[in-house]
Amino acid sequence: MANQKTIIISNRLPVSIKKEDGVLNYQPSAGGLATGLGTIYKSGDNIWLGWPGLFSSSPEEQNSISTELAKESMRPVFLTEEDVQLYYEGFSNSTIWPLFHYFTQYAEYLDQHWESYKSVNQKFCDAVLEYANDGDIIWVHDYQLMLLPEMIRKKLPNASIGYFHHIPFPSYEIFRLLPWRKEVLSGLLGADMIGYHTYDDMRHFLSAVSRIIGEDHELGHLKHDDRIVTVDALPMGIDYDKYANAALSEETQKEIKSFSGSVTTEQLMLSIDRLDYSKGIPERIVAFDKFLEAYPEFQGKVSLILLVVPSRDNVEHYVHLKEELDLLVGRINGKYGMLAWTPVFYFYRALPFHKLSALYSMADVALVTPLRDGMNLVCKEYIASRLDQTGVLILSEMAGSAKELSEALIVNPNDQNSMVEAMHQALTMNKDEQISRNTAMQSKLKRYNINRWVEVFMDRLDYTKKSQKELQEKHLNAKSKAIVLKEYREADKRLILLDYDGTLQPFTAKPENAFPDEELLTIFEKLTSDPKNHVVVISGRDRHALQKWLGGFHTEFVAEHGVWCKEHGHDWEMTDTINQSWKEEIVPILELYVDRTPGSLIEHKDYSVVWHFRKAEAGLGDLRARELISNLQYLTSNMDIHIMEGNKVIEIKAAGINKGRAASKWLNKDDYGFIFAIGDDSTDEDTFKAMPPSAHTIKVGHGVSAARYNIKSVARVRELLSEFAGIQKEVEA
Ligand code: GDG
Repeated sequence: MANQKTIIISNRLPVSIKKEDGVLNYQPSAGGLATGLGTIYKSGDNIWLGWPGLFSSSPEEQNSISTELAKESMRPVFLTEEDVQLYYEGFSNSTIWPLFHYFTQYAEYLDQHWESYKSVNQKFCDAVLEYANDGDIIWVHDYQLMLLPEMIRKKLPNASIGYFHHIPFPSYEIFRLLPWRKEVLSGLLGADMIGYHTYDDMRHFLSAVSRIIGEDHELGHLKHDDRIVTVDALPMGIDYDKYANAALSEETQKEIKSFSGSVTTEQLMLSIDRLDYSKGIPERIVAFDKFLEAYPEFQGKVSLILLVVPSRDNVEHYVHLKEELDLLVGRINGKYGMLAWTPVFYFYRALPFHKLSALYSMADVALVTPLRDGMNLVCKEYIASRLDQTGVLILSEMAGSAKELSEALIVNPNDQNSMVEAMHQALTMNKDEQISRNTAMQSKLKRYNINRWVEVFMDRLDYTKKSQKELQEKHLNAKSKAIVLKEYREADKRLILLDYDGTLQPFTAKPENAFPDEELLTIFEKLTSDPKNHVVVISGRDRHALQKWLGGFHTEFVAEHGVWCKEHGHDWEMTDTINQSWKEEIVPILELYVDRTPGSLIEHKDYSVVWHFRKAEAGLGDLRARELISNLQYLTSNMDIHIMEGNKVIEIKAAGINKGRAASKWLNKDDYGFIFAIGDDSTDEDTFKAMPPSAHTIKVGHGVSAARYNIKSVARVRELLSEFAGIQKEVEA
């Protein structure tokens, strides 16, 4: 097998290529991502693959660009002008960008853009396939390439594919507006590890997957196409040392001197953004206007440096935004300006790095108040540049970074009054407080820097791949199944312990509807009529249902997780004398949860009560279940009861009773040559644990289990039992 390579993929390569007088000029990008991933893509056979940023139609020029970029471990994906117009400016920036930033009114839904998005993602996929082998590590970046993970997965099923989403992932209510929502989710789920900046983005994605694809997660792990997919929140860090060192550097000091010569205002506020409606730039200028009006003593004393980096200025909404900014800046400067004082210094261009660093060093206050931002790195760079720990960061709660930088002055950018008050608080904050806030933020940013972020992402990807492998190994495959069948056939006495719901019969919205169908009855008939078999159904169900549905077969039973047992020729017997007085207190609590959770219901069993929430609204049921468990744990701490979580159910019963305890009774009854136990939820774990090591224990579904094997579904369970009973052909027919 070839050596494992790592391939980084993003829309743009970390390089800027300019053609001057027919000569190509290459300028490597100094962005955070390029720095963080530098150690990866520049080593060994690893590469970074993306669009080089210029249109090139001549094959000679494309060859020369490819050769030049190969020296820097980069591989170009050449796009046409039409591709960029439809896929990049179209679908990426006129559909996904506004929608995911909650600007639904700007989102366009054009088939032509979608078609181009698919075909360019395919172009990227083809380019990846030229270099990648199955088993390589592939890390896809951002919203322009959301279909790529699935496209690659189809060709390289064993590749380790990671995806990181740099912009927000909106709530389901917004995401569902997208006509191609299902395709986008399925594209992303081709990855093994999907990273978001914040927990909110992560949970929005998981909720969209649950509602649109119908797959639920367990602690951030989904099962998709037989693979575990990890979804996690990993806030991106910055190259901390780069900003801290730059602040000290001679070049920056020179720039500071030159700026200080021309700006004589006592205090400076700084605002740096790309031109974008998501950044809240007009709102910020208006708030500054209101601040000067509310606190006139600051007129002549504080200036706002407004740096706006040109972007997408051929798109209509951006042209209007630019006009609005020009107007607002003109208005505020005209309203307050004096010969000796300019309220707003406005730059509409990108500045070289050391000028940026000088601005970070000089600004008393950084105003980072986007209306919506995936993370926002400017605020982190500002904090890293403050060598003496002074300075105040005003940060929008709508930026992902607000989750980490809680010591900043956090504002709602739509609340003009709170913005005005935050400006006042910032400009009057004493140095000690500034230092104490910034020290805390610096220590977080220093530790969780861009390199650590890359390390953690790769580690999570690796972990996911290992879990998949473990699950694969535990999966009941043809080989392990053959062993189970062989031992079954060779044994004269067999103990077969079967859970019912989720194992023999799929779940239904109403528990009483899960009665056995023809196929299951046939399996039971054959299995129980073999005199070598001793079949015991071990279920959480009440004894009446089990008796009614399966009582006609030569079967024994454990009902209500072990409260009741029934042996051949005997009546139902209770395992122990069970105290029931606790029910009077528990049932009213459950009734309250039924009232608060439409669709949920209570099932009364002889010695337990169950709260079912399968039919409750997705998400709400799980939320209420967590709340109910914690309430019950608190209220019942002095009661001798046991709270069990099953599949969309919470069951409360007397302590000391469980399926394992009941199952072990049967183990001692005879000398079995073959012991088999199968079940799907946490209550079956007790059965698995009670079995001897030689037993064949099987968990239905994925997930951690004490069982020896995992099996995919009820359908597979029935196939296996049919083979036991020698009726496979009949079942399949
Ligand atoms: C996406 C997400 C997320 C800005 N002006 C100049 C300049 N900059 C540099 C800053 C900073 C970067 O541009 C902008 O940072 P963002 O955080 O906005 O990053 P984007 O890549 O635009 O956006 C965002 C990010 O991805 C990372 O996941 O934070 O939410 O939208 O590094 O320093 N650099 C120079 N001159 C300028 O005038 N040299």
